[in-house]
Amino acid sequence: MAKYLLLFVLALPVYSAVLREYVLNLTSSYQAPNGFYREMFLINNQHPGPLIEADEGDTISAAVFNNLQVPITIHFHGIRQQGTPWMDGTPGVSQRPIFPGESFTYTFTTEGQYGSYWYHAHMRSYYQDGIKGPVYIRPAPDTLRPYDVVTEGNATATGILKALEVNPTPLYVMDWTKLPTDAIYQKTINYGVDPACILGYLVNGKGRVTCHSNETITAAGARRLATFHAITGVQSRFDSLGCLDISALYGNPGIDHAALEAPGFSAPCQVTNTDREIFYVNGSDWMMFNVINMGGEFGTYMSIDGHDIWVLQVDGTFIRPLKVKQMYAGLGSRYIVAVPTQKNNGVFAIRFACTTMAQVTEQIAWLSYNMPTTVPPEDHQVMLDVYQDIGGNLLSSQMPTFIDTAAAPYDARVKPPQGPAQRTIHFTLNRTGMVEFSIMDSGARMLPDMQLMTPSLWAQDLHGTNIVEAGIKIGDVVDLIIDNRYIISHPMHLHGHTFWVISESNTSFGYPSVEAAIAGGSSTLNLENPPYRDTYTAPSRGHVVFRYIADNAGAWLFNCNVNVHLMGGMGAVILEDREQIIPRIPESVIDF
Ligand SMILES: *[C@@H]1O[C@H](CO)[C@@H](O)[C@H](O)[C@H]1NC(C)=O
Ligand SMILES: *[C@@H]1O[C@H](CO)[C@@H](O)[C@H](O)[C@H]1NC(C)=O
Ligand SMILES: *[C@@H]1O[C@H](CO)[C@@H](O)[C@H](O)[C@H]1NC(C)=O
Ligand SMILES: *[C@@H]1O[C@H](CO)[C@@H](O)[C@H](O)[C@H]1NC(C)=O
Ligand SMILES: *[C@@H]1O[C@H](CO)[C@@H](O)[C@H](O)[C@H]1NC(C)=O
Ligand SMILES: *[C@@H]1O[C@H](CO)[C@@H](O)[C@H](O)[C@H]1NC(C)=O
Ligand SMILES: [Cu+2]
Repeated sequence: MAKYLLLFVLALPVYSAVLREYVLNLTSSYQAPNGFYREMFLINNQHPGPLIEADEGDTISAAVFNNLQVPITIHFHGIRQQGTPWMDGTPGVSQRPIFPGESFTYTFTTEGQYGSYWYHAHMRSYYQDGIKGPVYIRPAPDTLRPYDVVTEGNATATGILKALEVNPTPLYVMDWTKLPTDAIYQKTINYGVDPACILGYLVNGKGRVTCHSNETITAAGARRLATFHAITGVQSRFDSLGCLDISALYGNPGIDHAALEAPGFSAPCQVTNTDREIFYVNGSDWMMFNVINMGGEFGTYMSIDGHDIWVLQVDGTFIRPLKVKQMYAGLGSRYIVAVPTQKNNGVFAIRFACTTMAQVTEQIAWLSYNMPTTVPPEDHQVMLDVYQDIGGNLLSSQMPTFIDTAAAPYDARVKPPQGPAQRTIHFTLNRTGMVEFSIMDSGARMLPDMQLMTPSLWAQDLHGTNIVEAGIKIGDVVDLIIDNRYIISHPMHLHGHTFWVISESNTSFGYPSVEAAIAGGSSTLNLENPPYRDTYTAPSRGHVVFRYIADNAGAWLFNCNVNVHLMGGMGAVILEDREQIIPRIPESVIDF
């Protein structure tokens, strides 16, 4: 506060960067967040882990104590690790794993970044067992904020939003599985099919299993069944948890879903009555939510009965605000949203529905007005304006929705370099084996044991077939042309950078470079106001082009955020002026 006053009085930039120290103690436990016990992992005895917060420019230091039985690393998703590529927490790329009983301290600056991020394990798929938590960086005073657009210049309301920005209400949604991920992975390999079947979403670590009739599921999933039939020629079915039998997609129609222990195939859906998250409005005219999809399987459609949602910020960048009834929250992405909370009474459902073909599943959290905490929210539920069904289908085609493509940065200066790039790298996303997902044009993928090998940041012997040596030098403009040849969409995450999504469609890009596309008059290019992201979904059988400025020497993972796809190989390592960084890597990182 004093800092802001000083700034106001003296009009001087008097940032005083602070060192913020955290301890993350990883342990395992048996818990039943949605009513079914399983082994899971905790950070400081909680799930999701504690909030790591800072003011823009502060340095964060997080000491990780691995008291699990498995090796781990922690990746700070979206944090660029400017000048500290060895702190990126990618095993086999930026460090060796932290083995059981060891500890490792991640130290990095937040200079030049604000907004919502998250941290998670990057070893195998252990983040899906609970090793994940939020990072929030309060924007510097001079950041351009879009609040006036939302409030139409009402200074009081703008002041409310500005005050809420200091500590937005956490809303962390994630898919949750019945089995620990090592067990799922084992079955996936054995049976050659990704079960893609969750036991429901959790919101802030809470949720319950709700069962629906076969008719309700089939009606909400009609579009999925039709798509599946169009792709495979097979008339599929849903199980009692809304999981679609997708074995035909994997060319493996005899698959025994019961043996896979896909939750609704092996046993009929069983309702639980564990707590769901309740948000209390407490009389404020506005609420601000920090929505993070911390899952490893599905994107989610979110809506709040009877309420508009203003999307303000995506992946740490303020956007031109959009007022919607339903928003898409992709895996790994973050959304700061404002919700006008000007009702008087009652409890409204906040709905989360799966976006992919694989499952019809919905979780609910509550938005509660003037209700004592002792009253069960469902007793006072207001059902007047429901915008989506359990399949995420809009209940009226008139409803405005938020889709990623529409997220133009609010600050017009956040604009990509125009013209040709110095480096163009092409990727082909494909499924090349039963549960093998490739990323390189050659069909090569990341091999499972790479995570245990000498990190590519400093390894002398770079023999991995997923390593991109494109001669990128600092200052280059780099284009990643990503053609997705398979019907599954992939939320792709580039480490160490934020990129512009300068082209996207549901067909292939069709040009060898952006320069050729400009010359050819491509209709999918947007160099004017494209989304600025660190994670973005490559659509089914379509393409995306990411453009970024090489300003961060290192070895950077570029991977799909779907756990089974990453474990199946969908990860490349892009070298960026690596020779320059090698002499600067601290001995304490190479040998800890
Ligand atoms: C981590 O938690 C375990 C179990 O509660 C405890 O024994 C240990 O001392 C903690 N370690 C640190 C570094 O806090
Ligand atoms: C401005 O916003 C405040 C806070 O939400 C509200 O109480 C007030 O009625 C608004 N004023 C107008 C003119 O809409
Ligand atoms: C739902 O109905 C379909 C069509 O009758 C059937 O094939 C499927 O097995 C049913 N699912 C469950 C869980 O009963
Ligand atoms: C409302 O009040 C409760 C109880 O004090 C608190 O836990 C909660 O965070 C408040 N909600 C908001 C949105 O501030
Ligand atoms: C994708 O993988 C399949 C299966 O290995 C292969 O037949 C096909 O040629 C691949 N497609 C491309 C574009 O590489
Ligand atoms: C591809 O996108 C176009 C334009 O947005 C749309 O009309 C078409 O239906 C889409 N095709 C598929 C297969 O989704
Ligand atoms: Cu994927």
